Amino acid sequence: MIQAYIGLGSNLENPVAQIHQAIETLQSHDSVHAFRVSPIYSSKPVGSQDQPDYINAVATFSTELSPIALLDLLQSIEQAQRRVRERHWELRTLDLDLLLYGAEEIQNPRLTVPHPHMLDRGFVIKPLNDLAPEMGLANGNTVTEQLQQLDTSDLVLIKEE
Ligand code: ROI
Repeated sequence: MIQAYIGLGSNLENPVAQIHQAIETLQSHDSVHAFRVSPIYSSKPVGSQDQPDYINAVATFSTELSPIALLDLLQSIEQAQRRVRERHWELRTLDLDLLLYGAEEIQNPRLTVPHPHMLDRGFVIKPLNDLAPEMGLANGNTVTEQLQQLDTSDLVLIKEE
């Protein structure tokens, strides 16, 4: 079994409901065990500002799924919630990112783990800190140390799960 961490994000079509639906689907999957989820935050868009604010959270669970099988599961959930794919950097009904898969480093055309942008993103590191503050990251920092390097003043707690 591997401990996986997933970033959840949405900024379209009732984002809080999108995140809740994704949590329900993940949590009830046969290969997802000991599921935990962070509080839900709103955050200002990183990238183009010309889009709605995001709702973000991080979930963790143990799983026997391979990285690609897990990616397939995440993409099937995105599809079921009809993610809008026309524009790369904006407008997501639901974005599920595989952040961490144990301590594994994975590089293939479909998947890069650890997620290449996770260390720079307050909307990932803040909820990750709620779940695993002491965990060591690829750059040697704990999650809490990494959080101290980031500006998270745009994050607003929406809901404790
Ligand atoms: N910005 C925020 N705040 N949250 C996201 O989940 C998010 N996802 C993205 C980009 C467009 C990078 N910006 C984001 O894909």
